[in-house]
Amino acid sequence: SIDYSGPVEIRSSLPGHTDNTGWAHWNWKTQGQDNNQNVFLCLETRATNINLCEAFHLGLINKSPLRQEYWDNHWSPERVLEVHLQPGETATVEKITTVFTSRDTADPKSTALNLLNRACSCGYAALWEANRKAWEREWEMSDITIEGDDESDLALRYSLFQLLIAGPRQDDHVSIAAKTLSGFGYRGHTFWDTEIFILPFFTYTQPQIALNLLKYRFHTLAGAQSKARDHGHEGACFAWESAATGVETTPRWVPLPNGELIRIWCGDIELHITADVVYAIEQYWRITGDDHYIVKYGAEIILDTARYWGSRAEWNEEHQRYEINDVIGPDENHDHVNNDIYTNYMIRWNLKKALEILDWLHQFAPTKAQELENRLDLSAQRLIHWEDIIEKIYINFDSSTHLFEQCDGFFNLKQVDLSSLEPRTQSVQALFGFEDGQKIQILKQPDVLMMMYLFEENFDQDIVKINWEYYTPRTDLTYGSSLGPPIQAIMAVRVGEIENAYQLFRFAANTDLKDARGNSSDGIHAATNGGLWQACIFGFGGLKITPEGPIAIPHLPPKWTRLHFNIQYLNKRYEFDLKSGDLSGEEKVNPQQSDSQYQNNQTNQPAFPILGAIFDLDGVLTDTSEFHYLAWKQLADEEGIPFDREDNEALRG
Ligand code: IFM
Repeated sequence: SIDYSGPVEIRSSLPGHTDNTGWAHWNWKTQGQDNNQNVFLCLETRATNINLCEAFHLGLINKSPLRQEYWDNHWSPERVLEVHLQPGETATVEKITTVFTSRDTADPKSTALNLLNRACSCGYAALWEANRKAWEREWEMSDITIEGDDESDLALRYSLFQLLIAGPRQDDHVSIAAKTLSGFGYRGHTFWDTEIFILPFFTYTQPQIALNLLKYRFHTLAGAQSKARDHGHEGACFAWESAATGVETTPRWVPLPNGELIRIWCGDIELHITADVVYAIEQYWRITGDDHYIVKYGAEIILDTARYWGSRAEWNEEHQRYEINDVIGPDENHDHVNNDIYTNYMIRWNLKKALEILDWLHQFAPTKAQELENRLDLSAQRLIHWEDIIEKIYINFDSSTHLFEQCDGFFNLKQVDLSSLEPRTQSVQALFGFEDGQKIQILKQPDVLMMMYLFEENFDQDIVKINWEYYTPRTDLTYGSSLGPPIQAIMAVRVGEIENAYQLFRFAANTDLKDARGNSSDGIHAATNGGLWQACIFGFGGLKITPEGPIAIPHLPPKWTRLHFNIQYLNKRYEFDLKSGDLSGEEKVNPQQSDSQYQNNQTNQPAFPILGAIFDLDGVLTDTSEFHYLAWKQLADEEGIPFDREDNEALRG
């Protein structure tokens, strides 16, 4: 109180009737008060019957309430405190809340109330401190520092923060949605954004989160198999938009602002997502050496997706080649195209990986190889068919011009000078309309350059440059896909256009911070956030994994005086500190490597190759206390018992 003397009433509740843009998702189950102190509300999702319990405690610090009441408002249980204040006096109120669902624990109500009691006995200050320390660990593993350009530094750390708060740490049955949980755009659905744009950040800095995301794809394999079956094919074909079960959730029809309904074909024919998932799995394996994941989960996905491609590829007798017709590539301005270059290239690679993984399993996990061969019917005939597709799938490259044609007939479409449409505030697709947008050579995002980005080692520099020069002026980078600019920035670095790369990076960095596309109210653009990390590390930082380990060949924008980041590779931490004064163009920079194994509190992945395990040496050869803690923690989490490092310390010995 500044100058007030008298009673002050504080009310706080759990409002359970919140809707999502008009949709009510909850059924009320029960509510009440525990021990005359803690208030709880239990709800259940209407469609999926997931139980949720929230519980809270409202307390005064250093003062006793004159009055305390519980108001049992239906759907919104509330607690009221009254305190008397004199001028100059302060009353401090603490509200501590716990939330559990039936996905976390068998009994959300008792877990929420038990944990609440424990949290209250710690008090807000201790909880705050624990939270601060947890964040310190997160940043230690994942932070990037840019010096000389505060705006970029801020934008990048904002992006990483968005990814860090979206990464599933305790649950491997969920993924990250295109808008994370920040808005209603795309209804919480997961796209290739996760595997190609977001996952590298986690794979290289917090592989345990990447592992959870990749296990999500394994747990949704049944959905992918049913999609393949529904389309008359074998194997597994991942949903373009995926949710809890992995069945296709892309809406078929979407209303435009004028009420006109537009048929969305992505769920039917945007197929590259299936190979994108495999790309992420292979990258995760290469960077972490996590053989356990590959044997138990990843191999099956790689093989089952190959079965899908094997049955999806069409033999063209006239041209003596395999084709993939009627698809949508990353460039969604053109649908129902034949032989999209990105899709065909990814399919060929997916099939090659399937053959390689099968060989590897035969060598290192023969029982698993046998089991998968039987279960997935991997006959010799099938493998020969895959080899045939690898050899004869159509990749449209013109050896005289050195251009890849994005899809059949692309070069015959009408040319439009993008600059003649400026200034504009809409996408080219919106300007031309869905139908006419198909007839012109303007891309929403570039398929050819995306392919070249992902397979850098497969393309000579002069070919990259020729394709860059062809496709860049034909790409709607400002209002096309928000996934485009960060990757375009990386490609600009690769062709030596550093200032251009920097401008693209800045444009991407403003996507949400300055609402550059005018659609941030739908939710943030998580793929852009992940793309910005990649632009720093693989673009300006020039990170490469060589047979000798990670190195950097940096090309920092002139403004940047320093770029500092960490990565993990084969369970070791590498620190890169790139300073502009030290660099001379193509100079190779070796990282500092920590002597000890990186103490990632969440990661316990073996480095490849691991042929045996040393168990429980209790400090004779190695300090195992962290692993003991992780094991107890996992057990406690599974049982819904609160357990943290403090408890662990108390139990030592
Ligand atoms: O996955 C993207 C797609 O590439 C372009 N449209 C938006 C999707 C979700 O971000």
